[in-house]
Amino acid sequence: MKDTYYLTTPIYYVNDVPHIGHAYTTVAADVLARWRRLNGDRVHLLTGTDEHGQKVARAAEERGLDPQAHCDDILPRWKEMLELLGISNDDFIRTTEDRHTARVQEFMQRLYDQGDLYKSVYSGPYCVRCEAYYSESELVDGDQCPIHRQPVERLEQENWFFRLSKYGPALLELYDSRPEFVQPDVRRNEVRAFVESGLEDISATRTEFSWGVPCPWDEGHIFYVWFDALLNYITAIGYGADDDAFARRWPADVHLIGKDILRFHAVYWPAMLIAAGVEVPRQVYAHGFLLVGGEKMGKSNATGIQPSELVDHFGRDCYRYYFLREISFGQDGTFSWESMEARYETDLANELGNLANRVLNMVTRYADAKVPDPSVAGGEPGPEEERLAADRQAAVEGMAEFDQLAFKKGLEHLWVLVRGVNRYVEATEPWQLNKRGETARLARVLYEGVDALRVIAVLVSPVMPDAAGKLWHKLGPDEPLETQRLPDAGHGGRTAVGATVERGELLFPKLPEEAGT
Ligand code: ME8
Repeated sequence: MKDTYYLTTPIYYVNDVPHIGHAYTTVAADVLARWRRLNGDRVHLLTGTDEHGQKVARAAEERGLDPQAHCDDILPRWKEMLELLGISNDDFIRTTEDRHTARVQEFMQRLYDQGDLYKSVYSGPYCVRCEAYYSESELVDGDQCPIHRQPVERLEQENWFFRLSKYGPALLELYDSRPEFVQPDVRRNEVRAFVESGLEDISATRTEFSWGVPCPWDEGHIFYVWFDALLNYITAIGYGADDDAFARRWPADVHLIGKDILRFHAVYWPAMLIAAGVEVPRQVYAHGFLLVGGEKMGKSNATGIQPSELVDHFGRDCYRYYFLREISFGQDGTFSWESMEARYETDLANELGNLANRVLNMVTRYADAKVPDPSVAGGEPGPEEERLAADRQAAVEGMAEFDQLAFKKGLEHLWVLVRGVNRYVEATEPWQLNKRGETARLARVLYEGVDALRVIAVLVSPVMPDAAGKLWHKLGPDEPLETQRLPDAGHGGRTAVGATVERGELLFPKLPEEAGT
């Protein structure tokens, strides 16, 4: 039975290399996966590549390559992105793998056998960039795709239709009985209104090109790329191949997606699953767009920034932190070099990095780099310590906003603690205690400082695993950071007396001088 928190990113089209929009979803999914692990869950994080369809076929053609050769050639660029950003995915699926294509054929055959597919003629608009059919009324200015504002193509083809309309009532029942199924609420309302306005059946196969999974009962047809792609979420975890592995993970706890692909995930996907008698996922969460200069950043409008351009300058931790701290997940947000620089300098270098440096410096100088014993007479906690404990408690509780994917809010709570520890150091003035020889009180203050840094390292680890690991190491605990679990690791007083700390290098050194891109 299900014993695993299963979450997914979209599988990305390999028509081009990744940009920071793709990395945004991927990082959020990784942070959530690490957060769940920190809370003791067994986790399975899936990502991968969507390799079939007309968009990829055309990209290959432009390069004069066979589609498979094109995909194989570009794949390393996507895997490098995962490496670059420290993504802890448990699997990576390519839709050209046999484990996927064979199951897609079986799934679709089942829909066919039970009468959910019928042959008819599709005549209407299609956007190759979205790989989506649109109705005339959805077009902008008569012939433009509402997402890309580029002219659509007109298709006239006989193909196999999926009886989507039949599942309208079941979908409405799903949205109403399980409001958490589509999140945020604004997206659920949008999807509900779309379904309520009446669903039309959709084409499930295509015929005018051959780069796709072949339809087993009708030669010359390949499956429409979205039917193929969506199924990755179940084929990758053993649907139809390993019942035990499948049962331990499905239903997915959350599919993380951008709002551009909401309809596929919140309408087509549950309808396909309901038709096949498979449970629907627990949640589809659609985040907003990253904008650059006010426009949706994309591969095709020359605003695409590659993650490495930012990671090279700011480092991986800042990259991961910045996007989640700066933008409310679920809403659109603007990337700018200047705001990223400001986050690095203020939140990371000044508030967190300097704090760690300062506390560890004092332990090194005043206590011979050993965590002092606070339990001696005269070292009893007072009002300053109570306040610090309250900040710590609030941070641990506030980070639970991550459960709702409210990463920005969670990080704001955590930074109240970071600032709280800074304030604690200012208020208790350990340098004066040292000067006055108040050793018992000094021991208490230094202990509390180190202990608070320990909690910060734990809490920040899903977002900035490298910096958290370095900070943890500096604090000298015996146990590895990876074994820490909430809520226990968030409690105060768990730092071992006598541990050797190490000041070492700054967690967030001064940024290199060169100007941005
Ligand atoms: O749609 N801001 O793949 P895709 C935020 N293969 N996120 C963005 C973004 C931006 N400017 N641009 C892209 C596909 N994304 C399909 C998915 S899933 C079964 C198949 C992110 O390569 C966002 O998550 O076009 C969006 O949904 C995804 O990249 C689209 O990636």
